[in-house]
Amino acid sequence: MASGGGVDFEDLLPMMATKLGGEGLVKELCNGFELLMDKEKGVITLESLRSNAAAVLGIEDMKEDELVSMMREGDIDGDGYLSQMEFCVLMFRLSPELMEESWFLIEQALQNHDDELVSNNNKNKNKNNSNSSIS
Ligand SMILES: [Ca+2]
Repeated sequence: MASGGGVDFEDLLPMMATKLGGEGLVKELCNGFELLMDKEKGVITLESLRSNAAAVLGIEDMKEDELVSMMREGDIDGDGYLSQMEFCVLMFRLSPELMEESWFLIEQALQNHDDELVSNNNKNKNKNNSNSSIS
């Protein structure tokens, strides 16, 4: 077994993060997802990964067991496919260096979406609190 080979995009991601920033990187990863996914199912399957990995990730000789373990590692809900979110999470887990350097950028990008939801909820709560009971 050869060691130290690794998968090439481990080195690629930190560079991309620096260049693109958090939101740009998320966008880029999602582009990758669309290229790798099974167009009919809308998820990455082992087969769609196998047939597209070389073209999309630039990995010519990815071994079958590497593909399988990539699927298994990324498949959080265990349905046998990688959803877009699972794929993004996997990309970050494959690159610990990126996690440290850029995770906060991603969190920020995701946070912006959460904030919108939270502020909507608060508006509703305030309405209820303004009821006063005078008899
Ligand atoms: Ca899954």
